[in-house]
This record gives sequence, C-alpha cells and structure tokens, in this order.
Amino acid sequence: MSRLSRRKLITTGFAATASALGLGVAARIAQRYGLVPPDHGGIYGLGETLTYASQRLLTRHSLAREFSRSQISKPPFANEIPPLNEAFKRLQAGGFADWRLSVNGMVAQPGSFSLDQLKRYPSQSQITMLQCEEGWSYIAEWIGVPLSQILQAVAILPQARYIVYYSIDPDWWESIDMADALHPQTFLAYGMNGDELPVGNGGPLRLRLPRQLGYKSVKYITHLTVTDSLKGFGKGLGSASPEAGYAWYAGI
Ligand SMILES: Nc1nc2c(c(=O)[nH]1)N[C@H]1C(S)=C(S)[C@@H](COP(=O)(O)O)O[C@H]1N2
Ligand SMILES: [Mo]
Repeated sequence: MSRLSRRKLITTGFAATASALGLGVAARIAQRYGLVPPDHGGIYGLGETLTYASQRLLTRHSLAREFSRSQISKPPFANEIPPLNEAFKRLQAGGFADWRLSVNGMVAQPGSFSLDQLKRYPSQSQITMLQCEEGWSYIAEWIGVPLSQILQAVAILPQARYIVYYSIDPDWWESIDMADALHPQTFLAYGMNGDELPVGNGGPLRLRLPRQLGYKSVKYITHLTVTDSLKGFGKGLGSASPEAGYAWYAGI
C-alpha cells in the first residue's frame, strides 16, 4: 500500500473511530497512548488532540520533503527582524564568541555549548521548506547538528518526554515531544546556504524543525530544558504559541 493511501486509511480510521464512538472515546484513546498535546484544554482542545494523535500515529518516523539545490529560493525570504535586545547586541558585537547554548533538566550531564563546540560535532545539512502560518514559504539549505546528538551528549534520562527551547528574546519559547526531538531532520542550525546563518534568519543559532510550521523553528536559541511534563512552563500549555492562540503542535 502506498504511503498516501495508508495515511488516508489510518487518518480516516481515527476520524471514523472518533465519530462512531464519540469524540470522548477518541480523546480517551489518545490519552491512553500519551498522545494528548499540552494545549488540549481550550476551545479547540479536542480538535488539537485529534490532529496531534492521528499525526503522531502516522508520521512518527516520516521525513519532511527535501529539495534539490536548484530549488533553493533566491534570495531567501527573511521575516522582518524584530528589534533585538541589548544582550543579543552585546554578543553580536563580540562575534558571538560568548554565545552559549545551555542544556539542563532531566539529563545526567547538564552542559553549556559554544558555537565552536557545536560545530565540532559532525555537521549535517538538509534542503527543506520553511512554511509560515501566514502563507509564505521559502526553501533553503540548513546546516547544523542534529538535536539528537546534543541530547545524547547530555545523556537525557529515560523519563524525558519533551524538550523546551528558549530564544534570547523572551517572547519566544517552544517545546516538542521526543518523536520530533530525536527526529533526524530536527537541527540546531548555525548555517544556511553554505554560509553562516544570517541574523535575519535566526543566527547564530536556531532550531530547525521542518515537520512543523515556521513558528516552531525558534530563532536565537540559548537554552534547552528536558522535562517529563509541560505543566510548570508558562501557563502550562506547552509554549508561547498556544498562549497567543496558535496550536502547540503545528505539524505539516
Ligand atoms: N525568536 C524568534 N523566532 C522566530 C520568530 C520570531 O519572530 N522570533 N518568528 C517565527 C515565525 S512566525 C516564522 S514563520 C519563522 C520565520 O523564519 P525566517 O525569518 O527564517 O523566515 O521564524 C520563527 N521563529
Ligand atoms: Mo510565521
């Protein structure tokens, strides 16, 4: 069976279960398999649960589409750069030599990584599309280290379920589950199209998560926390996005 028809069958199956048994039962099945997203409580809560649960059952291991070099957008679209704070400007003035990515939480060896240290891990690249929820998109080559490598370096504990990640801009923080955190296309990206990652696109370091909408690819990453529950973070909805009315899970 092709991937597409399998996908159709399973999603239809999950949706059919939802309508035949009632949404409450589908939600309980999702709960049983640990497939309830942290923002399940709001008005769209049940919809968010069904989207996340059926996507996860289907796409745990699937890859975001990769493009050829000739399909890279020229010039890459950059969001308007938000006014960056003093802390950022100071680090930028020093050529980002003092930029650090700190990692703590449910890890055996909390750590702090400079850009040079991150670049010492074998680098990988992917040519993928960044899609904004507002409708625009661009294709670029992203260069970096898979997040899984860093999670391995800090030795995450078996209870770990989510990675929370923070920008130097306090308005931006997000989290992902372990299926996305350990996914081979989830990168800590420091390069783009053969060069350093431009500040406009999140340099010196951003998370690159091609299986979800652009807003999950947070720019200017300085900190990661490994956790088994998102309840203690912000309003407990998983990230800044659901606090602003966007879905926590933004799979595409
Ligand atoms: N720190 C930070 N990260 C961010 C944003 C932002 O404004 N600040 N915008 C997000 C949104 S909505 C999108 S679509 C992408 C845009 O990435 P780009 O600037 O490379 O196009 O970055 C995401 N990450
Ligand atoms: Mo966006």
